[in-house]
Amino acid sequence: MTEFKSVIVPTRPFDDQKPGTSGLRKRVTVFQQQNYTENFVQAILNSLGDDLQGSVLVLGGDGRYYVKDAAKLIIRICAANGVKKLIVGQHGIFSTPAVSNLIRKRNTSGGIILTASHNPGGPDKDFGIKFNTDNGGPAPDYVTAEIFNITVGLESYNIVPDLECDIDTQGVYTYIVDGNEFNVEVVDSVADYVGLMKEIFDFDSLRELLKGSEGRKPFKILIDSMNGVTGPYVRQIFVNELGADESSIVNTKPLEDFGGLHPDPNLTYAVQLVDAMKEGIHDFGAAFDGDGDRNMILGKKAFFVTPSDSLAVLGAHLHHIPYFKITGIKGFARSMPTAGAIDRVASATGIDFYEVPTGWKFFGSLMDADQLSLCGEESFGTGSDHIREKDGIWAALAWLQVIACEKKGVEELLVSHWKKFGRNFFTRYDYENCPADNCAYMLHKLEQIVTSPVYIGTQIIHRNKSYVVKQADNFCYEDPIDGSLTPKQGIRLLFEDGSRIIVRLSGTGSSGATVRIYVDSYEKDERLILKDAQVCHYTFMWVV
Ligand code: G16
Repeated sequence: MTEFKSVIVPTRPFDDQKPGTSGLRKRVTVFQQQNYTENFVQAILNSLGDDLQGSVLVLGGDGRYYVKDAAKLIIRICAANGVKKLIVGQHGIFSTPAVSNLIRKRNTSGGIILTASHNPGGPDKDFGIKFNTDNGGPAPDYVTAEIFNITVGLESYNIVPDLECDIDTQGVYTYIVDGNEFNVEVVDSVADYVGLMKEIFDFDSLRELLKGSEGRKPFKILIDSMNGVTGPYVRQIFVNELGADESSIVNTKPLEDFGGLHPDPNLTYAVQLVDAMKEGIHDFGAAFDGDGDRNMILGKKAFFVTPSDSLAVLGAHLHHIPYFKITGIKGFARSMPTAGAIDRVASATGIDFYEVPTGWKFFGSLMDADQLSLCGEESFGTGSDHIREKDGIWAALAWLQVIACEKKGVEELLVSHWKKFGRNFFTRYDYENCPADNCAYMLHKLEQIVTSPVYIGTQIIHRNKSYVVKQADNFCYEDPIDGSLTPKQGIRLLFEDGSRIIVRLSGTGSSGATVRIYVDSYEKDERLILKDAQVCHYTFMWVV
């Protein structure tokens, strides 16, 4: 066996390696600067402290441009830092939910995910590196703060420059580095995740739904992977396991530039799916983002399910999913800007409810404490405590399971839900690439205005409806498990009828600042709940 020696390479710190909502995201060209990727990876490893020596980590990414180069580099850096074993997805590929699953299944110290999620890919587009901890979830704030602190003082990194690993071929590769054994296990990226889905859902009933049975037509689905990482997972689950025909899945080859698509599953970017669904041939459509954690659900004729409604409908029918028959339903949660539809399901069912800041990492501690089963975000994220990431394919299967049990289509499920609980009309406005300093100042001024005591009780009349400001603040989250405080998570205007306006800065952009304004107007009048969202939605941003 060839023996390798690690070397210490002097470097200079970079001052812009502060992880955002979910990891460090920058242009590929930024990561390609000399020592930039190396520094950040060394900082992640250093943050593990005493746990680093002899550790096992998972490594993989969404297949975008630079994933393979970065994966090979990270293998060399891990080899030089005392990591005992890396579990790597074949071709460097893993969906984000699959990494979360493997970290938990193999009890590893964590994992490194190479993704910029739904941001476009290619040589002049985005790349990202994210660290997930041993619970399988994105590193919490105190860990990312520690990583950032290390980056600003980093003077060297360790590497085994000539270590080569064939990550295209499955197998276990063993090396001797500085006299110690170092292993790389290249695994099938899909198998473990598919196994998990088969444990959670009743695949027989899903198969029957898709195939049709006596007196029941086949239920036609259309699944769009947007040339992101989910393609191989989707083929295995929907075609090979559930018997859907090949035409039911599209854009399933993971491409380095996502074939020029912007792999963000929403009405704007998943337009190919929307147009195909409009033809009315398919009963159900779903799209997933680059790394497979986001989802969009559509019904027949492209009937759009908002992520907030998706969460609420799944919450109301969660008992149909075999997994929850075993675990019970421990609690519901949503991120703060997400519309309040799930809140009403929680209060009607008496199930505990939590509101957390934007970022999946905030759900993790509740799940680890066995207090949370289902959660979601307006940014097209839905998931459960089966892993510690949101999970696009899980969400699509959950919908199909509910449909199979309720024997109702997507639109029918939504309409009966709104009739029972009322409807949250929700819209998000994004203002991208704004100057960061001006945005920070704008939010500061806004906070001053809305938190002035005279603001409470302000009444706004719009289209014969009155909105009275009940509360206004800059959201501060107190984690119910560890008591930690996360302040300044967005300006909230809460109205007496449950409607809300939220303003916050995005934490996932790769340059400049993005301002997000969320409007959530609640309607319980049965005559209005079926109106077109665009007609009925009251844009009352002039309030501030
Ligand atoms: C990431 C986080 C999500 C969060 C989203 C918000 O999503 O994982 O939990 O909701 O960012 O982004 P922003 O801060 O831009 O509003 P992803 O899919 O990009 O990893």
